[in-house]
Amino acid sequence: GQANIGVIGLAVMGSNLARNLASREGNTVAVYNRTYARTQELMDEHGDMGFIASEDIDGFVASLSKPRTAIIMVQAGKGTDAVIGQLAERFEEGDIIVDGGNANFHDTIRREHDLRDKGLNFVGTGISGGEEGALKGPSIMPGGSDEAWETLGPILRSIAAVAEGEPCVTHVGTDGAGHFVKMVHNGIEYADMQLIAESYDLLRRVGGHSTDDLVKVFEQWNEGDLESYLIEITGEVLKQQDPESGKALVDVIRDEAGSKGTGVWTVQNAVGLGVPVSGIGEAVFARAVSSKPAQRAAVRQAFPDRPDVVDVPDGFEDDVRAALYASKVVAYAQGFDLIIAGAKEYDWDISLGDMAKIWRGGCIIRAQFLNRIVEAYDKNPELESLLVDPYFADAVKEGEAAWRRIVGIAAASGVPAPGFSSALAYFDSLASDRLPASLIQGLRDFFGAHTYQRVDKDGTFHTLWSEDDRREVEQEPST
Ligand code: NBP
Repeated sequence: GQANIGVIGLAVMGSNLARNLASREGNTVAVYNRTYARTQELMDEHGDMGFIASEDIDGFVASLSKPRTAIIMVQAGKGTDAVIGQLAERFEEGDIIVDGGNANFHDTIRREHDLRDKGLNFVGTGISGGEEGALKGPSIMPGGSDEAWETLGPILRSIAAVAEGEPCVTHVGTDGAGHFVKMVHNGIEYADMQLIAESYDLLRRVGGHSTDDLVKVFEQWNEGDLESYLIEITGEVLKQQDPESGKALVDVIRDEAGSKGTGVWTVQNAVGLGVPVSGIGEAVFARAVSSKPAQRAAVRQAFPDRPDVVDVPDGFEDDVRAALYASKVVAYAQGFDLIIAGAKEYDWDISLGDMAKIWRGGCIIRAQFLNRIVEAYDKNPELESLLVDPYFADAVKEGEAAWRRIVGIAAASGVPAPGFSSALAYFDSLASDRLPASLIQGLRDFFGAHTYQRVDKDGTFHTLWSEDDRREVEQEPST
């Protein structure tokens, strides 16, 4: 074989990744797709890139030099399992199977384990950046063994996005670590988008801004500490006119948000690990609420009298920006907490600073902000929370009053801001001296004898709450 790398699955992601690989010095790329027409299409359009195309899987495997290294870019789930099976039958000890699709990390752990038993390397790899990223340079989050990383590292470094002079790829950790981190990335992406959407809604419905005004506001924000891909494309989306209706396109798009489910995975796993990712959770729930038109119509009908929008104070746009920034710090703090908990549960050695580094380019959440996170973990890898890093703590303190004003204005005006308000509640929970969890413990002890601990001495305590309780206990010795 002569190809140092192969790509299986030549739909949009796979063919773009194959082109990216082939454009880099030193790579010869083997390509294969179940339906040959797709391979033919790639060869017709880009055959001059030196691809070695095969009509069948045996030809594909034969075209790879050793250790054979193949990246699978097919539909997640059954399609991926089918292709892994075909390769596993033909690959030999030391060969490397990379899954670049959006796999559930639990599947990745299972697959890695099964293939390791056969002496094969399996590398579940998160790839973010969509079609354009795959072609021009994505952010890449590979898991798998150190041995596989030795071969794969230089190849992935050659195609990754570059940020601040560094390629946006690192060996995240073993087995499913890469897909886990990709999942958290997608969850953060949900939270980021929800906070942007709430900002837009408040500026529009409470601030009274026209869509044209808003384009300018987001363009301005993109020049400050919120500078990011998502803020940038918010301006682009708001700018778009609909030729049919002559209105801004955003005003003719149905307000029902879809999802492909990775946000749900993030929340499910966070709940299991006991990590409060309320920012991501609110974002997932907000999409779910939006997608219930019948329920929305029924409640709208039952409550026709909505509160009047309150008069906004001077500097309202700046207040919204501050609320967005502070809520974003909370969402990222929670996301990084989830990575810490996942690493502990699944025994991965993950560098949080490196995760922020590889998200700075190529991916959907790329942002100036991530440089601050890199610095925070550089200074102190053991941070209890991103919120207590001096830079972020100062930023939150500076925006705190505005954040509270915005949550208050949203509530008084009847404009939902679940992301902003739950982020503030999370912050206030962590920052409070005492929480009403003491009462919860009392209730639990009352009805279920679940016991509690005291502030003034060690030990576990149970109170005999009622006359009946006491009578029961007194009678116990005689029964
Ligand atoms: P799709 O997810 O639409 O999958 C289509 C590809 O899967 C085709 O090549 C198809 O072959 C192949 N395939 C299927 Br379906 N079942 C197969 C089977 N049983 N055996 C062999 N091949 C099979 O492609 P995509 O949109 O390019 O995405 C590829 C992966 O990348 C997915 O896991 C997706 O979740 C992920 N993705 C990531 C991003 C991102 O931003 N990171 C964006 C989009 C997608 P055929 O031509 O013979 O039908």
